[in-house]
Amino acid sequence: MEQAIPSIAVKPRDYKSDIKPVWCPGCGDFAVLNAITKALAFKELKREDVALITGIGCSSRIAAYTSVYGFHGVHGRALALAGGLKAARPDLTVLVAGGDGDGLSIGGNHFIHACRRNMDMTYIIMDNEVYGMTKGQASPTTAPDWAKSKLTPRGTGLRPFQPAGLALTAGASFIARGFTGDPNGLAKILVEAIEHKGFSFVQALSPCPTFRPEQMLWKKHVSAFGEEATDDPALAAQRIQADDGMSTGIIYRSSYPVFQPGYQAEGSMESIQSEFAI
Ligand SMILES: Cc1ncc(C[n+]2csc(CCOP(=O)(O)OP(=O)(O)O)c2C)c(N)n1
Ligand code: SF4
Repeated sequence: MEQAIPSIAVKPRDYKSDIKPVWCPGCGDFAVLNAITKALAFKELKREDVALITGIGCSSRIAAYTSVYGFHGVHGRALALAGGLKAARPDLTVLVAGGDGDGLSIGGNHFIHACRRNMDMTYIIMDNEVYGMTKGQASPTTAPDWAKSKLTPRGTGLRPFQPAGLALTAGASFIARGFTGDPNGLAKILVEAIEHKGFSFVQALSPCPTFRPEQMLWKKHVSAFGEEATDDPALAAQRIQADDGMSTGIIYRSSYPVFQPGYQAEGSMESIQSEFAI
């Protein structure tokens, strides 16, 4: 008699590593970790078929806390690393994550070009509007009058980036915003982002209770966009501009050609290296 194949129960915890996060109590990044593992479990992805690439920052530590392939890279260069990986291994589900400093300051140029290039990967910016790891300096998403950092005692006086608007202008084909106070909602967004063919950008509002304790009030301000995602960039731009930056949901979803280099390098690693020898 034929044996029934036992069903493999995939649980979010299967995607967590044994390493205990060193994040501060209450840090929103815990919820991003939970949302990612929930999304991977929902998709029943094999761990060896997924890679999570990060930059540097508190948030970028997340790669170590998962059991999928990971690379804790260089500050601001996660998307460059991920692009190389996806070019060589199109079969992998590639996730990229990091902070607003990592992705919008030092990594800002990589961000806009990754949006434009539209490789099939999901990029999560864990946005706490501050550099957490280096003790609370202003980032490109910090409000101009936030004056708690000794480096900017009168605030930056600079208008912050609007990550969703930046992604739209740069050509991202999927743009969403989630909130760590709603990890299930964030996980649902991540499932759709992973399923999307092309570059999917998810801004995860992720409070830093240590340097931005006032962000613990975000839960009172966050609400759903209340509109279906649009494929009209003009309408998406209008919605992003009209919003206070605290509405969550999928804002924009469109279908652009996905960039995937079709060639394979020929020859051994040694022969390729010899071509570059000086
Ligand atoms: C090339 C380089 N420049 C600067 C730093 C110092 N540095 C480490 S993390 C960081 C910013 C972290 O902020 P963010 O990306 O927003 O992440 P968070 O810690 O808030 O999660 C900076 C400036 C570095 N590690 N490497
Ligand atoms: S400093 Fe802020 S971002 Fe970093 S772990 Fe602590 S709460 Fe999280």
